[in-house]
Formats: sequence, structure tokens, C-alpha cells
Amino acid sequence: MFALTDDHQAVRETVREISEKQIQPFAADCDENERYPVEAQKALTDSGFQAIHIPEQYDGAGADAIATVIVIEEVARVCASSSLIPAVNKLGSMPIILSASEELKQQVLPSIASGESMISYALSEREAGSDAASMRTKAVRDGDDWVLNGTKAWITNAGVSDWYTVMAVTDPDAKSNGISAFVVHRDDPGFSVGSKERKLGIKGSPTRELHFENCRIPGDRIIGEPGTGFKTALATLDHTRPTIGAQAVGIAQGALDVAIGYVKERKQFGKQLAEFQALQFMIADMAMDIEAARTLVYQAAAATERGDANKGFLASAAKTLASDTAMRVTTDAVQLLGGAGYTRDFPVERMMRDAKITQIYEGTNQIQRLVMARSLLR
Ligand code: COS
Repeated sequence: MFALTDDHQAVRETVREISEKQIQPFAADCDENERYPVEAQKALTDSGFQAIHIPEQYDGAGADAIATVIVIEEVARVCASSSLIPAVNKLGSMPIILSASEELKQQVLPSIASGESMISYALSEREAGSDAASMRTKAVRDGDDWVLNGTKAWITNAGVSDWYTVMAVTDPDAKSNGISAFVVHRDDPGFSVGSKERKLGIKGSPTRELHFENCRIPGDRIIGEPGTGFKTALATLDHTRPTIGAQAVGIAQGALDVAIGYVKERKQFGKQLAEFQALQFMIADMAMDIEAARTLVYQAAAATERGDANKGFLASAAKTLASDTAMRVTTDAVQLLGGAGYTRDFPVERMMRDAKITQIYEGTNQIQRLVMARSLLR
């Protein structure tokens, strides 16, 4: 993969236009008022970009993984919170696409493809974050049904999603091979969401707990065989960590674009900031790092599309490189704007706060390094 196809370029152009016209104008307000970006959801759904990864046989666009990361990157360039609409739809639905029965796929995926529903992914718990296999949420068979009890934590887009992919223990003695994956609907009895977390960034995207109190779901809502849920959850992350890399690249590019505009306008000591070589070198480093991260993100996405053996390594590498780049670039963008950059009159302080989460969610960058090392030393 050394060049994007014409189709990929066309996706970028279309999503950039939608993002700049219909999402960017509301980004600061969503952050300031911690409100969900309804305008972005409408714009993405109206144009069919809210979940383009859903295969055609489930009424989706059937776009490849590279097109999907381009969509997320372009939306994140103007609003990271809004980019979680396509990103979380992929995260929540990927366990179903990878491992669910045909009937369950038909039951859930068309509603995501049409934009009627969104879907979130529920793996983490308060005491089971990086060590995801130590989860406590349980699912027990009762007749034809499954009954879930427990609490999931830090669930992105909880409350706005209709569907939830939930990992729960079905055989406590079998450790990670005793975890199963299920699909829960917001209307299932015994399901509820907690209050919104108060966060540093991505304030437009609600993050909540999920509560399961004797939550009863039909037997056919299990994803794959009992005991395969943890592997499905990890295989999903191989496919979706590049999307977080894409989000990070988009945030970084957005910050660089603002910084370039600013240094060409602002004058000090009788000349434009852009004429100072120290600042030119900062800009050059920022752009160089973004380009390297972008290339690795696309490479990782292409590897997941092909099912390459090293896709897990590349997914973790792309997510780590891109998120560390986003943190550095957004911090430098604030620096280039100086006092102005530290205020909410410019978007770079929001971008810096939003960038931080990309080093944390879908596995901290410490866990990514563990995944990379295990894959190299195996
Ligand atoms: N795809 C499929 N199966 C995988 C896999 C992958 N990418 N990686 C590991 N497995 C399998 C292993 O082969 C093992 O199978 P066996 O028991 O049959 O040998 C099983 O899954 C358990 O793997 P492992 O022993 O490596 O599990 P650990 O408990 O050591 O955990 C880490 C592995 C730490 C990598 C995992 O818990 C993780 O990714 N943690 C971070 C979780 C995360 O990203 N949270 C964010 C939530 S989403 S916002």
C-alpha cells in the first residue's frame, strides 16, 4: 500500500467537506457544554459515513479498512468527539462481524448500517482495565436465555447507543477461556446506564457505566460459542486500534493546520512568526511526525483488511506512534499559539485535551508495547 486509490481520495474529499461545513462549527460548543454532537451524527448518517465498514450483505457500504480510517481521521481533524461515532460503531460491531452467527448478524448489523442504531463495546470494568481477563461481570444460562449481572466502566457513547457488545464470565474456572461475548439492547430488562463521567477531553462523547441487574437476553444473542468471547474481544482490537491511530492523526493534523495559519498571521519583533527558523523547525517536525504516523496507520489498516499475520503488531504500533505524535503535536501547537493557544478562543487547547485519551483507550500505550513485544518474541 504505497498510494491511496481514487476511491480513497474521494472519500477523504467528501468527508473533509462534510466535516468542515457541518461538524466543525459545533465542535467548540460540544466541548464547552459537554453535549453530544447531534449535528455530526445527522451529517454522518445522512451521507452514509457513520458506519461504512458494515458489509454489503447486511445493507452496509462494505467499505474497506483504509476508507474507514480516512473517515475517522477527517472527522477527528475538526472534532475528536464526533469521530467516535464511526470509530465506536466499528468497535462495537466488529465482534459480531468476526464471530457471530448469521442470524445475529442479520438481527443487528442492518440497523447500524442504516444509522437507525449505534453500537458500543463493553470490555472494561473498574478493576479490570489493562487486565481485561480479570472481569467480574457474569452471564449464566437460564432456560433458553442468558442472565447478566455486573457493571462495565468507561463505555464510550453509552446512552446514545441502542446496542452493546458485552464481554462476561460464563465459566469462572476457565480464566480467559471462560469469557463469552453477548449483544445487549438498551431495552433489555435489567439493563441501565450510569451518569456521565466528567472528563479532560472528548467531552462531546458520553462515557458511562453499564449496569446489568439480572439482565435477561435471548439465548441467540451470544456471539459465537461460550468461552470464545475474550479471543473475539482481542481480535476486535486488532481491527480497531488503527482507527484510534487515525483519530490521533486527525487531531494532530487539525492542530498543525491551525498552527500554520496562526504563525503566518501573527507578527512579533517586526516579522511573521513563520519567518523565525526555530518555529519553522517545530512546524517541520510536527508535519514529519504526522506523516510517519499516518503511513503506519494506513499500513496497519491494510494489514487488517488482508488478514496479515502481523496485523496485531501493526495495529498496536500504529495506535502507539500516532497517539504519542498527537500528544506532542497538539502540545507544540498550543506552544506556537502562545497565550492565545492556552485560551478557548482557539481550538488547539481542546485538541491537546482530546489527544490525551488516544494514549489511553483501546489499551494504554504500555499495553500496546506489551502486545508488540509478545508478538515479536513469541
Ligand atoms: N486475537 C485473538 N486471540 C488472541 C489475541 C488476539 N489478538 N491475543 C491473544 N489471544 C488469545 C491468546 O492466544 C490466549 O489464548 P489461549 O488461552 O488459548 O492460549 C488468550 O487470547 C488470552 O491471551 P493472553 O494470555 O495473552 O491474555 P492476557 O490476560 O495476558 O491479556 C492483554 C492480554 C494484556 C494484551 C489484553 O488483556 C489487553 O489487550 N488488555 C488491554 C485491554 C484493552 O485494550 N482495553 C481497552 C478496552 S476498549 S476501550
